Amino acid sequence: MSEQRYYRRASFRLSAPTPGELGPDEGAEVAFAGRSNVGKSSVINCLTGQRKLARISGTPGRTQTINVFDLDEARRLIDLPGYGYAKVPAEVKRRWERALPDYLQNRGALRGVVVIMDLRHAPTEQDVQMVGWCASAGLALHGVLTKADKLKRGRAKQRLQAVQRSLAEAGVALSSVQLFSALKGEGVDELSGVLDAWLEVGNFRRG
Ligand SMILES: Nc1nc2c(ncn2[C@@H]2O[C@H](COP(=O)(O)OP(=O)(O)O)[C@@H](O)[C@H]2O)c(=O)[nH]1
Ligand SMILES: [Mg+2]
Repeated sequence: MSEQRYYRRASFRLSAPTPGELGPDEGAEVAFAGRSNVGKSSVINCLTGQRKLARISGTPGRTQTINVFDLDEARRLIDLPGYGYAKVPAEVKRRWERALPDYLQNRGALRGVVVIMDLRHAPTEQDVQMVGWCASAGLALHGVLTKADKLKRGRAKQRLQAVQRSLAEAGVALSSVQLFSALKGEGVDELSGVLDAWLEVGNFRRG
C-alpha cells in the first residue's frame, strides 16, 4: 500500500469539546495545529484524499472542538481547534490555553504535531507559543508551510528559510519543515512520509 493510500482510509470518529473527551489514551495519534484560516482543513483533506473530511471554511474560527479521524483500530489524526481567531470569546480562549499544553504534555498516544503556517506570513506569537509548548513536551514537530502556490518557486524557498530563521530568533525550532499546496496537491508525499515514521505505519504494513 502506498503511503498516500493509507491515509485515504481516514474516517470521522468524533468531535471532542475538550482533550479529556478524546477517548482512551492508547495507540498512536498525530495532531494538526495552526492559526485559524491558515489552511489546516485543506491539508487534512488533501492528505486523506477526501474533499469534505475536515470542513473547509471561508469563515474562520468556527470550530472550537477537536476532531478525531480514525486511520485504523490503533491510529488516528487529531484536528486541533484553529487558534488566533479574534472573535473567540475570552473565556473559550482561556480554556484552550490551559487544555492544549496539558494535552501536549500528557497524552501518551501523541507521537508528533504538524504545525501549519501560511508560507507568506511570519510566524505569529501563537505559532511560536504552540511550537514552544510542543518543544517543552518533547514532541516531534513538523512544519507545513502551505499556500505555496501563491508564490513563485524561488520566493517560496526563501520564505521557508525566513520562517525557520524567525522561529529560531524566537528561541524555538521545528524538527522538520516543508512546502505544501492543497490547491496543487503538492507536498502530500513528504507529509505522509513524516506521519508514516511517527505512526510507524511502515512497520505495521510489513508486520
Ligand atoms: N491558494 C490556496 N488556497 C488555500 C490553500 N489551502 C487552503 N486554502 C484556502 O484558504 C482558506 C482556508 O482554508 P481552510 O482549510 O478552511 O483553513 P483552516 O481554517 O485552517 O482549516 C480557504 O478559502 C481555502 O480554499 C492552498 O494550498 N492554496
Ligand atoms: Mg478548519
